[in-house]
Amino acid sequence: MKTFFSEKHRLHFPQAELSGGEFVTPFERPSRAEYILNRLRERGFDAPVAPDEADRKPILELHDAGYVSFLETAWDEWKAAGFAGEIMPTAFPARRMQARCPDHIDGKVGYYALACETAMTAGTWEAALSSCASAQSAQKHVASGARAAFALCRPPGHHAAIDMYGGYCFINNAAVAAQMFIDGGAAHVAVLDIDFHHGNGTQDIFYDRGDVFFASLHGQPEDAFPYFLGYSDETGAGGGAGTTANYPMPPGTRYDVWSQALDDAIARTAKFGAEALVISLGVDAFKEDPISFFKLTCEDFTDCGRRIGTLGLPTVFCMEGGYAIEAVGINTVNVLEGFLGA
Ligand code: OKP
Ligand code: ZN
Repeated sequence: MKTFFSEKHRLHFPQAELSGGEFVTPFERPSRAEYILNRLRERGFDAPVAPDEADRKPILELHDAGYVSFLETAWDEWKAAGFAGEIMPTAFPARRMQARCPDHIDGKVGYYALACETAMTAGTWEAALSSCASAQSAQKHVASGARAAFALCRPPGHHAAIDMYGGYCFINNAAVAAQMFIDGGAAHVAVLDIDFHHGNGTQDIFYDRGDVFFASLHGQPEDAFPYFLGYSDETGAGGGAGTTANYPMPPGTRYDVWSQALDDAIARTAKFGAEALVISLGVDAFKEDPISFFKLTCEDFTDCGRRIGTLGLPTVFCMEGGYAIEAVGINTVNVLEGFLGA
């Protein structure tokens, strides 16, 4: 399996994340990619390939144009406003307030953010674009006949909604890959999100579309970020009625229960008639993840990959979360190896 990866991910490395009322070094940090690359090498995978330049067209098919231009210019506007630090929102359009985009950058940031743990810096936009480029090149590789490809995306993407960033995400890489399969002629595509956190962004993007099935296995919103989406009764709307499937699960969930949800999502993907599959590949369901509460083991990730492989679909893996830094490479590559062994 080929890996697509851009060194430009390093341009995104904020100094701080707001966590539990403290500023900490962000959990989503550049070294995550090193651990994954090292493990790929150790296990004999081909050396990663740099992606082609990002194509903005499929990005703009899914994301709001004002949002994309906000991401692109936010840093310059922030500096021009005289702010010395990294970009963080402090005010949001909360209940019964106006959902109009302000002119001042401090207000714009709150308008386009869904959470405030994720800082933006000078290189964030370029890094996010390069991350999406990896997903795009992986999709092109699979669309040209490869069984599967791995996009080592950083920053991740599944929390990025039509017009909102947050949860470490800016451009929804997995959604863009899925859209590219549709643009290439596929009638039905599935996005299966196994990251610990609900893929609210992907759900938002495809919620009313009948051509993309979205399934997410995640920590239940009562207890886990992003808190405000991901209940099991969210099943799609309009032309997309019945094409969203949420599997929220409680703290302490182990693989016996988690894998039942996976099997159900896999069965529904087959029944949907998906011609291609995109996996939002987060490995933060791992028992030692510092910000999550599921109990999957390293071996469980191998079995998870094997089960995904039984679908026999052309598959693009897009990296999402996983913060137990010593194990992030092992768990990620275990999914890929399980898939290839299936
Ligand atoms: C991104 B992805 C830490 C809380 C962190 C944000 C989590 C973003 C996860 N105190 N909240 O889905 O792995
Ligand atoms: Zn996650």
